[in-house]
Amino acid sequence: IDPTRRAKKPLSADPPPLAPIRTSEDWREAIVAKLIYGVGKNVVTANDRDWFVALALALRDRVVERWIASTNKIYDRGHKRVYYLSLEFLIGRLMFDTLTNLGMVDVTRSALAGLGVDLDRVRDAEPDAALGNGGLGRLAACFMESMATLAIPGYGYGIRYNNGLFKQAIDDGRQLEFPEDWLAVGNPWEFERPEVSYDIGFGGSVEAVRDDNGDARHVWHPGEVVRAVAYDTPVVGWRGRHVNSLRLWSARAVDPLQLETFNAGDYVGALAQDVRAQSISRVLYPSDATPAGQELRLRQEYFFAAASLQDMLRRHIAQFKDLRLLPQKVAIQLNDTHPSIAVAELMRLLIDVHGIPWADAWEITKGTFSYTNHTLLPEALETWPVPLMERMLPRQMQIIYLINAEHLEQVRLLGMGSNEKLAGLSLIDESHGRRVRMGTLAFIGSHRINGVSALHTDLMRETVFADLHRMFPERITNVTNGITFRRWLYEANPGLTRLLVEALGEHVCDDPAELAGLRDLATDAGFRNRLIACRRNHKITLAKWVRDRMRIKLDPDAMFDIHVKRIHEYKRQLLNILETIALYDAIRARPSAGWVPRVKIFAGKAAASYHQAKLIIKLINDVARVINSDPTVRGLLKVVFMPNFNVSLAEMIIPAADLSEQISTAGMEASGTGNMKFALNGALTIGTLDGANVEIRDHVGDENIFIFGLTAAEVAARKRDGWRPQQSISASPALAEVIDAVWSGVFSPDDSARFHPLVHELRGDDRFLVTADFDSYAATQRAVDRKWLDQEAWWKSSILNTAGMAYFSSDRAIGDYAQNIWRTTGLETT
Ligand code: GPQ
Repeated sequence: IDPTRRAKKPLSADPPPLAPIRTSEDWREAIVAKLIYGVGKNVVTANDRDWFVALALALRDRVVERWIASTNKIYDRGHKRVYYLSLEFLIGRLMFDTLTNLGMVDVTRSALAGLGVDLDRVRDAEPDAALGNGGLGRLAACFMESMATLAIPGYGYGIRYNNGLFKQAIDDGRQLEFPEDWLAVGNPWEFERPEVSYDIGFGGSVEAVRDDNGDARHVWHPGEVVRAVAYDTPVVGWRGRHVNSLRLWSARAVDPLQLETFNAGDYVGALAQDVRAQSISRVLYPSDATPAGQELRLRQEYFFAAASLQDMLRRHIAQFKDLRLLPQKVAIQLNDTHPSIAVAELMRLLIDVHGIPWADAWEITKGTFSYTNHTLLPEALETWPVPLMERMLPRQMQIIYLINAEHLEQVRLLGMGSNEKLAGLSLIDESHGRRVRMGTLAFIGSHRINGVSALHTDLMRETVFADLHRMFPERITNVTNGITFRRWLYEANPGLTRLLVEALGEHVCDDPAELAGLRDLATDAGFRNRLIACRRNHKITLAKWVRDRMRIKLDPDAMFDIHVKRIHEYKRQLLNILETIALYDAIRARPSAGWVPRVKIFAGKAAASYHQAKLIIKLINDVARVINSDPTVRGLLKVVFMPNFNVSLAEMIIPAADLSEQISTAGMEASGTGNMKFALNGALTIGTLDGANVEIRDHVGDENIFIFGLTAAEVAARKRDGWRPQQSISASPALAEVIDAVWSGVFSPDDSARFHPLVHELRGDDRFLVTADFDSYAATQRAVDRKWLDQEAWWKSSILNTAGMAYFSSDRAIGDYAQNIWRTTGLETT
């Protein structure tokens, strides 16, 4: 035995433990080490962005340990995995999510302060990951965080767009769009996985062959192949107990450089394939609730669905060997119809690649998938032209025909086979050219279909999915949306969080049910005064932002009345600005009638091709210019349109709100989630009985919310009985006057016809019943004023709003999905 030879220690699969962080000095050293060795700068030359990258890298180290542990645990326990397929993840910044969930905000603040670096400036140096348009994408991001918090093995799958949602600038009151470039400074949170890549086919032909047993098999020979490469971002749950993965796919050519072409001197042609391939993950479609209707969009949908399925089947087979166990070990949630081609693709993989018989494959597919519907707007339910599908996805289209044949056979067996019903239930819509109905595909390929609020789910059963619901009465279920309190309360409003912890104990951060304890403090003067001070601080911060960027001065003691969300006719920013004009007229008529000073704040993006929405933005800005420069209303009314609304801006705006505008036409907003964020932060809501507003009212109490307008049933009845906006207009002198003013160019003296398209709509169809709800809305705004004048009553309602919001935590929503749809639980954590 050679005594000089040391015994070899077996290498552990676990990462070596990092130096423990006991003090802010330890942490400062770790950050500085990253600055030097990860960023290549020193403390003298580093700018805020360098510090952001250094801090993110240091934090990522702390996350990776837990990430690997979580991943191993999922594997060791043989636990069911949940895959959330979404074309959008509207993440925003990750720095404070990570710091908050690891409990490292304070230690980081002091570590950086010791270096003369301000954590809040470092926070602002992080670009928003804006890989989504609005509520649907933000919901996906909240759900990722809640799955990690509940230790549910959840994997988000989507696309790593190089350019996220466009940047909005306002020039002369009009929206301009500029490309967004969140990766320009690098993304320190993600890990590129070049070894995790899959080939994705498009086009080509299908060959029917006989296998060794003489059975027919289909082989797809794609005409084009694109490579999907994975990028992983760890998602840390509350208190860092569990870490999940968000896997985003990036597209590239299989052979990025055609060397022969290059050598022949055609340098552009040599790269053409790569450019075409990369275009798939180039940009997020800026459509919100309207179909993009582009070939590229369908390529995006198939690309990420196919890559994700290959990835999850590989993982499943490696661990469990048997694809028949799929429904037991895998749940796939389709976030809207965007990934629903996955239903046909999974069938293809099971049958053509893995040789599973059709009937079994169909049971496996239905047992694995479920689908969330986010809108009833008919124009937003995706359909794809049959010729496009046949060309781009020939085998998948054959499978869709086969699914349809079986489905229609079942329709007949159920005695629902009238010709009209058959046409409506078919996967192929024959009425506008032949198109594949992706909502129907998602529905029949899933074991559960959910709406996102109680009202929305009821309306799904009664309207768009009425016939499918009759066929499958157990399938539709409700999961009311939720929001993560970590981001929307603890991170956005640390002052309020501190007050809640002082009043209710630290445990309130772990169990939002404890918020109900606030009810005992609803009339406590001391608590109220501290809340008022906290709100005022946020209003001052917001006012500074507006002063610095827009040169408009806001009075933090005025009521901040806030309407922020995508600009859409059904969300009725137009109703708000028309009422603002009426208020302006009324103040001018009687300037000293004791008006409540108000600041009307709007923000939101319009889809680039949505002209009517863009005109609404222009109207708001034109009205703002007139009102803000009129000395008679000075100190009483201001109107602001804040440009480039995004997640980070929302985090600043929402805690500064006194009044939250949730005024969509009843029956049209599937849920809304902004409504929940405002109410959680103590804003009172003025809203219609639409989406989750209905449930918010139930939880906060009738006296603590301002409800107005037609109900969904009344809206439907009006439309049925022949809706005449002219009657509403003539019945309301105030409305008639406002509409005349807009028509005649009072707010657009340089172009008096500018807003005629808006007025035409109001006087013509008024599809969103703006005129029907105007008087009710205006009267309710005056009720809001009266309540504001009784500050004790106002703040009592505010406290009761926060107190009643536990239900709207995305932890509750994810718990509902886990129990009723995915049939799984979280892992135990210690
Ligand atoms: N939603 Cl279909 C979107 O943000 N984008 C879309 O394309 C569709 C729906 C929203 C919906 O309008 C809101 O009412 C919901 O709260 C949100 O999805 C999440 O469910």
